[in-house]
Amino acid sequence: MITFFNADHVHHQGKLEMFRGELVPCFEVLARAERVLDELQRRRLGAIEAPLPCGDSALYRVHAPRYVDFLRGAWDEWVALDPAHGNRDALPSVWPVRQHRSDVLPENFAARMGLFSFDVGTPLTSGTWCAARGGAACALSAVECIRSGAKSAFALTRPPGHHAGHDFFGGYCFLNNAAIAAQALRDGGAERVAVLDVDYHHGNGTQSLFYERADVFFASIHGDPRTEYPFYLGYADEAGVGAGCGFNLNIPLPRGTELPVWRAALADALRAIGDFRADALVVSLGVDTFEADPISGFRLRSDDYLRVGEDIARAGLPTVFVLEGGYAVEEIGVNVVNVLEGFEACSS
Ligand code: SP5
Ligand code: ZN
Repeated sequence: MITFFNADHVHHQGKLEMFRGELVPCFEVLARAERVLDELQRRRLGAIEAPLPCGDSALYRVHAPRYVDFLRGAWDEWVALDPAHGNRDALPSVWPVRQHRSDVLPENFAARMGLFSFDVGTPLTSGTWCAARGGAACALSAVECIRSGAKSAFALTRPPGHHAGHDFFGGYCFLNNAAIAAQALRDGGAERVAVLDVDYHHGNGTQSLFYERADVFFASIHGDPRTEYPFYLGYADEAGVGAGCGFNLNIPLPRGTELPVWRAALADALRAIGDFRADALVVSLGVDTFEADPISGFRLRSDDYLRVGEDIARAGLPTVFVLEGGYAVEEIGVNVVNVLEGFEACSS
């Protein structure tokens, strides 16, 4: 399996995120991508390549122009407010809620940060735009790879993407790489595309992007939003709306879930994707389902990820894997590569 590696990920190094009233070191760290890269090389999974550069048009297919333009210029605006900001990340502090206007673009920078975000755990840094765009480029190169006949490809990138929506960042995500890949597959001629999200957290951004559409099926297995981030989306009764009705599947599971129950949920999701008769599959591959993940609550073990990859391969679809979460840094490489190796073992 070819990996497209986002070397620009190093430019996104958030310092602090808000947790229980104090700023704590970010969980989404640079070493995550390095550990995955090390393990890919150690196990010789396949070629590791740089992506083709990414123009803006594929981003605008998924994200609002005013949001993309904001991300592109946000750091310079932040530093222009006060030169002391140069070594301090930008975090939002105010948000429009129900009955507030979101049609008007405020001049004030903090007001626009809040308009375009939904949490205070996602620092915007000097290199965030560069890193995020590099990640989208990896997702697009992976798409090109399977379009030209490969069975699978892996986009190895950070920051992750699945919490980012049409015009908002959050959950450590800025550009929705999985959605950008799914849309690029559609634009490249695939009639039906499925997105399977196995990250511990519900992929609220991806769901909302495709919620009214019948051409992209979204299935997600995740911690129950009654207790787990991102809280406000991911319930089992969210089935899609309008033309999209029946094309969204959420399988929330309780904290403490282990492989047998998780794998039964995966079988349900894969059965639905089979019934949808997808032409291609995008997997939002988060491994924060791991038992030792510091911010999550499932109990999958490292060997379990081989089974996950095998099960996904049995869907028999051209598959783009996109890295999402996974914060147990020492084990993230083994866990991710186990999924990919399990897939390869079963897809030949
Ligand atoms: C892509 C992805 O996995 N994003 C996850 C974003 C989660 N952000 C909220 C983190 C809440 C941290 N809770 C810490 C619990 C420590 N015991
Ligand atoms: Zn996650």
